[in-house]
Amino acid sequence: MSVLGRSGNGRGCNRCSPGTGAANSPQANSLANGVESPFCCSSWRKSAHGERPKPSTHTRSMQLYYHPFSSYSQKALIAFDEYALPFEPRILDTPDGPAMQELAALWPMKRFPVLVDGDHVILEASCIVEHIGLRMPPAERLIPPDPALALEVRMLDRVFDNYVSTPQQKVVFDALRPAAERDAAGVADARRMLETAYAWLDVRMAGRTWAVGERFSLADCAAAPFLFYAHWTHPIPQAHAHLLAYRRRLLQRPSFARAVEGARPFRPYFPLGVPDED
Ligand SMILES: N[C@@H](CCC(=O)N[C@@H](CS)C(=O)NCC(=O)O)C(=O)O
Repeated sequence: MSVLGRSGNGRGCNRCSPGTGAANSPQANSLANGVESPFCCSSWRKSAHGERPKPSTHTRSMQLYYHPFSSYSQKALIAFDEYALPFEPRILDTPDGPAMQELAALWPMKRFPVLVDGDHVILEASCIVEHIGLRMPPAERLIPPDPALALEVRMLDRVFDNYVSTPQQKVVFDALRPAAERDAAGVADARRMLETAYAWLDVRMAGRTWAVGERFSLADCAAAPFLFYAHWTHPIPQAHAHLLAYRRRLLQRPSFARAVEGARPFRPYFPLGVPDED
């Protein structure tokens, strides 16, 4: 869920565009060097002299660039809350404010959340969840130690990102555009994708408490905000009782309940209206 709106210059595609802003930023090399990172999707920041980054001490403070009303930010916030890990908030409260300028220097896509952990800049909410989990004992992580279960968690995380959040954002971004620039066919496709995802997830959630296995995981961190806003965007049919019950369970999870409360003041930004039930 975008809360700052779009620039109206056509930006907003999820595809990376190397050679634009990234090439001029001090982080350009770090993005190129990300392949050396032991962390999924993380990008290292090398010093001007090119030294290797120091190993994580697991005690230094982390800065999180986010907005409380943003669904991808909430995905990361849930994980911080589940782990009871502190961070310094860098709230992206205005489109041109200092936090947004720092974000643009860190990540020219200006998508959030972004985490700074010492020498590491971690992009992508899923990778932030995975990165901060490294501070926790393996058995307590939101990605389980069992490799097969871990793969299933990552798979469901992708399902929620690609087939719930992506079409949900398409509908919302379209509603934020001037009427003459709207994409009716694209929105109809997005709504159909949400319906297909709802039907699949309803079958998936029959007899389950959480998305994968017996424990709350990264997949549930994704499901919580995405199903929350998806239901506001394109209501989940009452016939999908398992999915609706899962969404209610997610809302009762204290980590997500706190994220929802923190975002409540921003509800007037939601362009499609907010149902009374939440
Ligand atoms: N793939 C990114 C997506 C992040 C994303 O789309 N965040 C939204 C906020 S929920 C955003 O940055 N919107 C600003 C924009 O589109 O300009 C992730 O997983 O973190």
